[in-house]
Formats: sequence, C-alpha cells, structure tokens
Amino acid sequence: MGTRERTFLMVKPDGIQRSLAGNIIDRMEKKGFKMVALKMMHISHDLASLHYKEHEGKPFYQGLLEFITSGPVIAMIWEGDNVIEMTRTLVGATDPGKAAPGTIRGDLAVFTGKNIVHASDSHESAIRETGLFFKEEDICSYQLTHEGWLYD
Ligand code: IDP
Ligand code: MG
Repeated sequence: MGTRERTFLMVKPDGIQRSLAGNIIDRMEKKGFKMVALKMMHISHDLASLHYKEHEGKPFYQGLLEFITSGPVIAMIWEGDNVIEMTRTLVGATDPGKAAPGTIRGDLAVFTGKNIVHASDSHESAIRETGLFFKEEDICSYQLTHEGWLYD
C-alpha cells in the first residue's frame, strides 16, 4: 500500500444545477476512492474568499466569488492512495476545452468559469481546504469491504 491521503473535492453550483453530482460521485467511487465526509451547503462570501485566497486580485476573482456563492455546493473529502493527484487527473484541466475526454471536465463542461468541480491541487491545499470546510469529527473512519481488492 502507498501513502493513504485525503483530498477535498467539491461539486460547484453549476454541477448541482446541472444534476451532475451523482455522476461525479459515481466516478470517484468506481475508481476505488472512499468518501469520508460530505455536506451540501451555501458557501459564505468569507469562506469563498478564504478558499480562493490564491486568486485574489486576478481578473476573474470577483466573478469567481459570485459564482461559487450563487447556489449550493456539495463539499466532500475522499480518501485513498495518491488520491490528491489522481483526483486532479480524473477532474481534468481547468479549461474544459483542453481537458481530456474521459475526465470530468472533458466530458461534462465547456467553459473555464463553469467547470463544475474543484479538487485540491497539492498536499498543502488538501489539508487547508479540508480544514476550511470540515471539522475533524465530521470525517468518518471506516473500512470498505473491497479494500483488499484495490491495494496489495
Ligand atoms: P483549478 O480549479 O483547475 O485548480 P485554478 O487555476 O485554481 O483552477 O482556478 C480556480 C477556478 O477559478 C477555476 O476552476 C475556474 O472556475 C476559475 N478560473 C480560473 N481561471 C479562470 C479564467 O481565466 N476565467 C474565469 N474563471 C477562471
Ligand atoms: Mg486550483
């Protein structure tokens, strides 16, 4: 077994409105990752600006905050070996026009400003973002019966 990690994954307001949450969760489950936390919520302006702090001052920043607070999202934590990098691979490039077919954005989105999901881009971001959205006691610790069929 490699390094067991956690990542933060969120279905953005456009993904919810387009009824794609189930499709996105299904892809993560089928890949073999384990969901350990999930909640539907409206993101406050304060949380949005903390979450997207790295983009402060960029031309799309204000629009991004308006978009991410415009409707409910589904915030999740997923666990698995190398889940941070592998989830980014499953999500695909930021611009859905450049995202490979087979990826979430490549298959389901057409525009950078409406790219339906967020996923942590590094260990540091994963820890920061899971901490912004969840308390440690919100995270479920359990075994999946098929774990032995996913890892050596
Ligand atoms: P990521 O979501 O693939 O990590 P980032 O560069 O971290 O991409 O950007 C965060 C989010 O900001 C993107 O998912 C997208 O929704 C939005 N965004 C990034 N660049 C642009 C842009 O050039 N125009 C509009 N929105 C953008
Ligand atoms: Mg990012």
